[in-house]
Amino acid sequence: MKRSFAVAAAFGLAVALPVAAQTKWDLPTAYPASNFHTENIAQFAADVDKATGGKLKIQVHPNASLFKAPEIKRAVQGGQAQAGEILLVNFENEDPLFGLDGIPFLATSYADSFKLYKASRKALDDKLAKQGMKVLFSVPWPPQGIYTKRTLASAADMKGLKWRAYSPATSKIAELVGAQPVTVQAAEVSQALATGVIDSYMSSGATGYDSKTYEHIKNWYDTQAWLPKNAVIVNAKAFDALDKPTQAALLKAAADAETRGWKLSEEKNGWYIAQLKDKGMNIVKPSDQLTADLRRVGNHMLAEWQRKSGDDGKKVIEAYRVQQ
Ligand code: PCA
Repeated sequence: MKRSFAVAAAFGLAVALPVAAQTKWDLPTAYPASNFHTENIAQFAADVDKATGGKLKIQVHPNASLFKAPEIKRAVQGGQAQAGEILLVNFENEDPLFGLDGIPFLATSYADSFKLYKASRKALDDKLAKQGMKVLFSVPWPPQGIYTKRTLASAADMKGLKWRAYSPATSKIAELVGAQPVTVQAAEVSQALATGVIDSYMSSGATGYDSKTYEHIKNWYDTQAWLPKNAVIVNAKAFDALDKPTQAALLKAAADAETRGWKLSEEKNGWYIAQLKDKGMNIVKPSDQLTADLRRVGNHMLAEWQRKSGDDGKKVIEAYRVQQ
C-alpha cells in the first residue's frame, strides 16, 4: 500500500512537472504555410519558443485546417484556440471599426496604411478587450487589385461578373457595380475558380499567387485600392495566465513580428506580381475611367462607413487625416 502510493506520487510528480513548466497554445490561421503572413507567424512562434526557453510553445495551424477564416475570432474568444490570426475586415458587420482598412481608396500605400493603423489601434485594442481578447500584432496584405477574365474599360464592364467576396465591403463593391457576390474564403478560391463558381475577385498579388489564379484568369488590374490587415489576437485569460517574463517575451516577439511583417509585405508585393507575370498574367494599369468609377464606389462606401461608425469613426478618420 505504502509502496504503491510512493510510486504513484513519484509518477504523478514526473508527469506534473513538464505540464507546469510548459504551456502549449494553438494558433489557427486561414492562409497557406508558404504565405508571407504565415511565415512571419512561424518566425514569431520560433522567437517566443527561444525567448522563453521552451516555456511557451505556439503551434501554428495554417490554411484554415483547424478553423475556417471567419470562425477563428470566435474560437479565440471562446478559448478553443488560445491565439489566432484574423482578417479584420471579415468582422465589419459586428463593428464598423473592423472594416476601416477595407474602405476603397482611403489608404492605398504602405505609408498611409500605417498611418491609418496608428489612428485606429487604440480603438481596436479597446474593442477587442471588451470581447476578452488582445491584439498581439497586425500586418497588411499587399494592395488590392482586380482579377478578371474580362477586359475592364470601366466599371460598367463589371456588370454580371461572378465576383468572389471575402468581406462585407467586397460584397458591397459587387452590389454597387452590378456584379454577383459569392463569399469564398481564400483557402477555397482555387476550387471556386476551377468549378466556375466565380470568374473574378479583388485581392492582392499574394492571394492570386497562393491560389494559382493564373491558371484560370489572365488579367490583374493593379488598382491599389486598399491594404486590409490581418491581426494575430490572443485570448485575454490565456495571456493573463502566463507569468510576467513569458508575457514580456511574447509581447517583444509580437512587436518584432509586426515590424518584420510590414517590411515583408511591402518587399514581397513586387515579388508576387513578378510571379503572376511570369505565369502569363497581364498586369494592367487601370484606365482613367475605371479608376474614376472605382473611386466613386470608394467615396460612396466611405460616406456610408462614416454614417454607421458615428463619433468613434469620426475620431479615427480625423486622427488619420492629421498625419497625411
Ligand atoms: N488576401 C486575402 C485578404 C486580402 C488578400 O490580399 C483574401 O483574398 O482572402
